[in-house]
Amino acid sequence: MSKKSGLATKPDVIAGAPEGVTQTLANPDRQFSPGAPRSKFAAKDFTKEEREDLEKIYRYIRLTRETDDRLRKLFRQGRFYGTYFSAIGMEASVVVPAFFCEPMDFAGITHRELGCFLIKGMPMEQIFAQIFSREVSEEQAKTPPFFWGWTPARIMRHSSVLASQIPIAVGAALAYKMQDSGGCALCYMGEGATAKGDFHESLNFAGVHKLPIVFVILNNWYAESLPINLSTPVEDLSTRAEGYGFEGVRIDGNDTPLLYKTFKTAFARARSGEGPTLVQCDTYRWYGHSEIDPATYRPAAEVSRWMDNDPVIRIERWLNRQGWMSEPDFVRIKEECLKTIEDGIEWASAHKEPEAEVCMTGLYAEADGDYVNKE
Ligand SMILES: Cc1ncc(C[n+]2csc(CCOP(=O)(O)OP(=O)(O)O)c2C)c(N)n1
Ligand SMILES: [Mg+2]
Repeated sequence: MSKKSGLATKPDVIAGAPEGVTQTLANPDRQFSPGAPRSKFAAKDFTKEEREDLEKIYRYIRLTRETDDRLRKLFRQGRFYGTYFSAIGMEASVVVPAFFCEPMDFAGITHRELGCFLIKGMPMEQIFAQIFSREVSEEQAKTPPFFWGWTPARIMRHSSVLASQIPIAVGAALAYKMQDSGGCALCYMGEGATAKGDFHESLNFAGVHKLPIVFVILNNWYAESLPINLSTPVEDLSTRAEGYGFEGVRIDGNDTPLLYKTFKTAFARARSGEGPTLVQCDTYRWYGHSEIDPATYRPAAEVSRWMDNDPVIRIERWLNRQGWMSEPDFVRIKEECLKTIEDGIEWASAHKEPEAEVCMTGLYAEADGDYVNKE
């Protein structure tokens, strides 16, 4: 491979990887580094109500961090089936958009949106009932634990097929528009999913019809082991929006006040009939693609730079700088979160797994009309 072709001339040696593990990268000088660690926003930029919003959001960011951390440990203890996709390091980008959903707004998700379930109101007992495949859960063990949804808050049960949630979320937005209901759809995706046709077709349709939808790209720079520069030739995927006739913006996804302002505007735009917004949130997953991935394809220095850019610590420092909250508040809130989690685990553990026959129930809707089984 020649330099001229833009491809790597020699394999990149990955720091910390077992001997012999190398990776050929299209851009060996890539810099997946975090941006500015300080928010450009301060207390004066927020009203009293917005301050309350930010304090609530902080609680959910902390709750998401602690729940995620507990789930990683439970998986490693063999307490549930399947695998687990941690989003530690990405919490702010997941929680803030969902904060702006009304209770009945549709959310299209993939595999890292634990924070969306929490802020949209799924009780902790139900979270663990689902994870432990209990009969009291909505799924009743019909799906692997982390391929889930939550109907009461209209969080779509996602399939394993990447990007398949995008056209469905666009369909929900079309329904809101046709019904003139004031609803707004939210649709998350990883940066890897944007390379699929579903992404482009869906955004095109949403742009043509000016649908009430907010698209969020959770850019954590990797799709499993594939770095962004090998899945797409542009790093700023928000520029895709221009081709579909609506707004796109790329932001620091670990900056909670900035996320707040950005998504507040995007949801207001959608609800007032001005159409979709595409927001790329630059963030990072601290751990592997799932718990079975040691993630040795990432340089150790890159991982530690992003750990220093922790969204949880950043919002705590920011709230402290504004004089809104301080260390004792953070300690108390963390304790409250841990208690909620332990109570949820205890409640769910006390229930049984369903009988095998349950797996054949609730799979098909009742036929409406006599068109089935006709000659
Ligand atoms: C159509 C399709 N291709 C491949 C996969 C296998 N796969 C599952 S997750 C994943 C990576 C997804 O990357 P990204 O969209 O960036 O999300 P992230 O996991 O980084 O949050 C891949 C390749 C799949 N599930 N579906
Ligand atoms: Mg990714």
